[in-house]
Amino acid sequence: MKIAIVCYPTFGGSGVVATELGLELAQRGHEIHFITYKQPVRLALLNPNVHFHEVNVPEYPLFHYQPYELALSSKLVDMVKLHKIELLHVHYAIPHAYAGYIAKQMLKEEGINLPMVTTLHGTDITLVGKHPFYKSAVTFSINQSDVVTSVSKNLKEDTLKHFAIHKEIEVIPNFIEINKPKQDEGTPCYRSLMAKDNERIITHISNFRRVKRIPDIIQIFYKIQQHIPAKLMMVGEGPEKEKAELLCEELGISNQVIFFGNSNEIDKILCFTDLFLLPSETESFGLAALEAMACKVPVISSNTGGLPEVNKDGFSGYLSNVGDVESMANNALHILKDEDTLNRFKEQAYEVAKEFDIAEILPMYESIYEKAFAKSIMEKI
Ligand code: GMT
Repeated sequence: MKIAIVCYPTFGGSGVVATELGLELAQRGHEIHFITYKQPVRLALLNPNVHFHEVNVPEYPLFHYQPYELALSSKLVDMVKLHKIELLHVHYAIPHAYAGYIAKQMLKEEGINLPMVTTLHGTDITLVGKHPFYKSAVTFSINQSDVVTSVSKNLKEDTLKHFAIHKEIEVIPNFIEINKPKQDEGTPCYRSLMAKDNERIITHISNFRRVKRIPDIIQIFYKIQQHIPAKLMMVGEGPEKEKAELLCEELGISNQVIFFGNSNEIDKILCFTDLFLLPSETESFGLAALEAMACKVPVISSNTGGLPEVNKDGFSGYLSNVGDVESMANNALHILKDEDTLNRFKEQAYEVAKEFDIAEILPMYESIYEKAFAKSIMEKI
């Protein structure tokens, strides 16, 4: 099938999911067209089935806000006609489902029926989407999608609770490629560059927004390092980063914390990590936690949103109430205290991650594409 994928190309789970999905679909013979304002960060174009079309929004003095949705919907129409695209899959409702709907309407005028699948990722519903400024347009564009999916059961419940949705929402969890060659197979793992042999390595990866509760991470680590030698790897960029650096200084732990900035080499960092921290305020799924588990890294997280669907309490790691840094630090110390316990949790985290292997999840997307496509043919008849 010829499929257009619209997503955010920057660092962030929804763009990663969209990119990895597109690449895997291309491997399976589908023709994939990524349509967005920048080449997605994890997109490798060396596949004849993968194409990237950039959406340009020229600056114009009259525009206070650049009309991205307009440019995106125009580009979608042009690319659908040029490449005979058969289906549109938009990731993150705002503004992609809205732009997709407009493109669909324009194409309808020309006798082209383009089925649209919308995947809800989290903050498009839980934070931004339900804001009164956006809510009507978000509700409308979700209802106008041919198929709607959400990345967790919890996100589906949240969507139905906050929006008047009359469409069925199918839950398709996020995924990882479990058989992806790991950094420790063949390539060296740079543990010794980061920490001494007796130090435990703890990692956090995110876009450093408030929702990630970055100060909690620093406080949890502060408590851990009072009991065992440890280092903290902070990977990512965002508005809370500077505050976090200042807090480390205040607590006198700056020399034990490394701030990496954004990295495309997550696997290289996870390969020497002993424990992953994700104490978020809300998290529809927590792809970063799943990526860690796939690298045999147990997870200490909050018990919010879709996290309990990914991180199994007492097995792949532990869950605590949002903000309960005491409990999170104690759980972390329990996992890290001896080699046997740590190794057991590492294996268990990997066991859970296997359930989310792309080989299990991809057929779910293929099946909804077929459903959406069949529906659009029926509508044409
Ligand atoms: O809000 C973010 O952290 C970014 C957002 C995104 O666009 O990538 O993440 C959301 O989607 C991810 C992929 O489905 C989920 O794994 C994250 O849990 C979700 N973030 C939140 O719900 C806060």
